[in-house]
Amino acid sequence: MGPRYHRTVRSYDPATALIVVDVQNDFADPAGGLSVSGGAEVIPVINAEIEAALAAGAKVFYTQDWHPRSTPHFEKDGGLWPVHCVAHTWGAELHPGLRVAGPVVRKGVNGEDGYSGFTTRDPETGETRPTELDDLLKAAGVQQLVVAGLATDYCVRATALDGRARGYPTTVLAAGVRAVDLEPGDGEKAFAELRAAGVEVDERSPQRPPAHHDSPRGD
Ligand code: VGL
Ligand code: ZN
Repeated sequence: MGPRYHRTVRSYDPATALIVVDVQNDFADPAGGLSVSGGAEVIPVINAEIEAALAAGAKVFYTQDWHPRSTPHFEKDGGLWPVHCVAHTWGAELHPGLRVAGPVVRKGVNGEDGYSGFTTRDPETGETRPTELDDLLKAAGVQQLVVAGLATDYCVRATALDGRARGYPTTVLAAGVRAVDLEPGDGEKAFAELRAAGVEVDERSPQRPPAHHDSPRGD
């Protein structure tokens, strides 16, 4: 059976921001350093959302995990993760298939755990610091958030929870996210936590891709 698309346009408007989380080679490409199973599948889904968002006057923002070569975020330096998204490497680049149509907010730049697009956290002291994302949203008059990207159980979860905690009505697009699933079921657990925090998890089918689409590859 082919995909089924819902007919109505999602409720984008000029006060809505679509936040595209960490659609980077290391997560989305099967050859990436922290490749997320099915990660590349979110790209056409998210590109169609970007199209729908822009058509309705909504704004699109991107986050980008951006680590130094050595950081307590990495397993080799005492942390949890294989090396990924090292600044200025192929793995840290946004996936070439992703349409980029808005500002990119980098996180983790100084060696912090940058799970949330809104805040970074020093893995040693626990100290948190805001990124520029909330200021950008406020300056753009954003009042509600739609979140998609990688990965469900880390950066999508943290970004959506943080957005909700800052008072934005927030929706996560289930078709536009994939989980790392360090433990099987982590992605589902994240959906449950998001719902419990008042985030809507939208499980509708993806947007119909635009008839004449203009992907960066020109296909
Ligand atoms: C992420 C693990 C480590 C993410 C980032 O983007 O979800 N996950 N760094
Ligand atoms: Zn990371």
